[in-house]
Amino acid sequence: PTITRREDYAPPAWRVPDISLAFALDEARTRVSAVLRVERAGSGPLVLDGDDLDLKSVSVDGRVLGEGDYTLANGNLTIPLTGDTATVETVVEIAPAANSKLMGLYASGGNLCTQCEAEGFRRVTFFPDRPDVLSRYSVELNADKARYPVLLSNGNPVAAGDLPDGRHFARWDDPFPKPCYLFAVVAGDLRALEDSFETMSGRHVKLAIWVRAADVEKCRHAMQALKDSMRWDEVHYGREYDLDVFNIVAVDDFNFGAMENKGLNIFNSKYILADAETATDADFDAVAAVVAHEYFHNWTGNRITCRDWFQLSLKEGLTVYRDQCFSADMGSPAVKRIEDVRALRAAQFQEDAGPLAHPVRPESYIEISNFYTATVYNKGAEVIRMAATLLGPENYRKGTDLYFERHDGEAATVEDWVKALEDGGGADFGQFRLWYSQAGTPTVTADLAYDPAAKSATLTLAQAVPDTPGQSQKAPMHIPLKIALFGRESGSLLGPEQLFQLRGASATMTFENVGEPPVLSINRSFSAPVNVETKRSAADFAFLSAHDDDPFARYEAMQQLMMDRLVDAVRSGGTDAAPLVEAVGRTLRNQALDHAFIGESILLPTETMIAERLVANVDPDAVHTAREGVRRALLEGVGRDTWSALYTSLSDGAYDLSPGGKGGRRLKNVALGYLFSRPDEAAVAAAEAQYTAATNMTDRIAALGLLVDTDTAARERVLQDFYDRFKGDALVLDKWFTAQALGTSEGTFEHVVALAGHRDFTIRNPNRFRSLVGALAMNQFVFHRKDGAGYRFVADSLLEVDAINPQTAARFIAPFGRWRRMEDARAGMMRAELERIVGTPGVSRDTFEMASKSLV
Ligand code: HT7
Ligand code: ZN
Repeated sequence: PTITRREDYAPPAWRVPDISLAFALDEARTRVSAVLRVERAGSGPLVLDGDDLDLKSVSVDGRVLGEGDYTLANGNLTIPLTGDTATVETVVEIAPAANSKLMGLYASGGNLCTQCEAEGFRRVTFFPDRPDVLSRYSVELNADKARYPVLLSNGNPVAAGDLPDGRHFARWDDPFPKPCYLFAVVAGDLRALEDSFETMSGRHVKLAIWVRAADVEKCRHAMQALKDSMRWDEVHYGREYDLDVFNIVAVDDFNFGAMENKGLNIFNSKYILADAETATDADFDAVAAVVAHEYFHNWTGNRITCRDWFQLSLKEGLTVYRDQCFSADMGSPAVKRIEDVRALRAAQFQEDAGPLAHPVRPESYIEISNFYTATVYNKGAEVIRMAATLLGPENYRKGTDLYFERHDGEAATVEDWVKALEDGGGADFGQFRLWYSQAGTPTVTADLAYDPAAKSATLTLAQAVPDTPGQSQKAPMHIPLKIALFGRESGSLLGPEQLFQLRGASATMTFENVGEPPVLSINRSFSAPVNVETKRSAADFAFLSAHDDDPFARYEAMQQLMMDRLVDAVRSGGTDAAPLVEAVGRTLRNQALDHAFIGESILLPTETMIAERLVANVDPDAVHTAREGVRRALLEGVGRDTWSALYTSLSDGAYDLSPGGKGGRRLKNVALGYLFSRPDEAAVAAAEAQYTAATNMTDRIAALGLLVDTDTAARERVLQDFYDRFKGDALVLDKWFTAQALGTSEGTFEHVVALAGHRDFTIRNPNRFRSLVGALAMNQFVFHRKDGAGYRFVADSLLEVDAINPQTAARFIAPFGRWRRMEDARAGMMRAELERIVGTPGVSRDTFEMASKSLV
């Protein structure tokens, strides 16, 4: 397969300032006429990308071309134009109903919609499908009026009306030049939840979220999030919305979360629909975060787009950072930071430590869809967070203002962004740029020495950036570390927090007037995406978990305490959990902490995180046994009565979505989880009662998830009840499949295999496929069954999907990429599955790239 390299970037030879598109929409066969006004910008013929297009005609300046006047090769259309400008018209036919890749124009739930990022527009019409070709779009849609009463595209609506034969039309003009990946069309039988927004300059924008008629009421949370994000972007970045309308459409079949098409966002319905009965607190938060994310792209991605796909983090890292800050402002900043770091460690740190590691700005790819990764998104966001920390809020804002001023209407690069931050914010980011080019999670070692006679403490810091595929011998990074010392005796801060900029391979930092033995608090608020190694003892972590005033650092101390205990338990089988029990008990008793924070900090690291920490020769059975042992030690050490009392005390809170309401449910369900580490009859009865009486999905699914892993009659009752209640709601049924695939009890695997034959299971819907097979692949204990059946099942399933939807299939390779960390027998079986996948005739480029890289 062809490799695309960053260093080979060349500007386009032809620009396309304007394009008019006419769609005669039909599920089986849609006719697309495109008129492109092209202008020469370099040398060579006009090359238009195409994929799976049935070409009907081509003309240039009104003259119809014969077959000898152009070439069609590998799907692309090449026209040898001699002048500097031309009007090129193509007519093609495409088949939306047969489009199972969900890229280009496809059918979902009887409606038609598009997905063009990254390279799907070439499946709609012939065009230079690259993000640095910006065009003004004018679009005419016509379709059967009864079947597709709603016709939407980007920009503002300019005309609509009836046509003969029961058809109708709508015309849309988008005044803002955009790359073709932001193009969108929707045709369907949809209803809208409507609202409006007055922008900071007093313009009125019509807002609409389009869904099935029955789902309109489930859009209220998304609508509120949209209005909140519009205001937030005005206040925090000075960015105002720019069209007369903002439309969102929710569809059931979607490869990703959502898409920021200009003025017409298209969403996976999972990130729009929410009400108490069907969505958990986490779902509500995800809806708001994704709505905000897509809205924020209007400036970071759409008004300023990417020059090429290597610059993807320019829009994605920045937009994730913006949505993280938005969610923090709308809820609990401390809990949000903990959640974001947990997600970063679970996905990105693993990626950075494995065969698929790549820089935030990658150097090459086979299939760009494989680079919508945790590194580009989440590490990219951390890099911007570090830049903001180094600049401070005022200078960061000056930097972003300058970025918008300089590059509005352009296709920009990561370098443009960093330069604007430097010039606007007044900083030198020379070394900082390495965060974009060097892959791998740096390790920072920190050693604190105390001299009681001199009343001084010396902190010795060192950094190392690990080798990653294609990169070794890396230069030291510019790492902002927030640091504070606490007095071991007084329990208080010894001086204010400091921001230390570690730039060299090593450095020392001296603290004066340290009148008592200090305890080190480092990387507070997770100021840098690094692994920190210190010689701090269990007593130090227990101390910080009780005294640190930085919520993240406090959480982190408890997690370290837990992780050290868990690693010991795996290695030596010991379960002396006394310091941990003491720390958890103290945290539970601390009235000053909010429930959500307590719930987060007393959760044990997952089995996958423990395996990651073990680095090599991992035996997932031993990890599972060790974690279960520590869970039970916490149940018994803290006391079943204490957990029960906590559970009961939180059980009659009224349902609301306030941070307090969500926190109460979180802690209550964590407490129930501990009771289920050795479920007695009372715990099972409490969970069934909670399931039955639940007024909301958070409580219902939490109880179901625990009961699923028991061998009780209650298990069968709640599973059946859940199915009967929600079988008509696809998103909720996904939860039913997932809950069963996440079990660890005997028979879970066989049960999942049986569910793959359930009448409601289908590999054609990405959400449903992920809900069962994705959940199993995330279930470390079952995926890594000793006999290799978990590997075989996931590999077989992904190959089946690969034949119809390569993008969705390729995302299932990553769990196999951890083979080098596993004990020999499992490593061999995982490797063998990867080899089988790579050797499968007709395997997609997407899956081939991921699997072949995972073998290295
Ligand atoms: N920018 C969007 C990316 C996206 C995508 C990428 C590949 C294949 C399908 C896709 N659907 C959406 C999502 C976002 O980051 O906002
Ligand atoms: Zn995005």
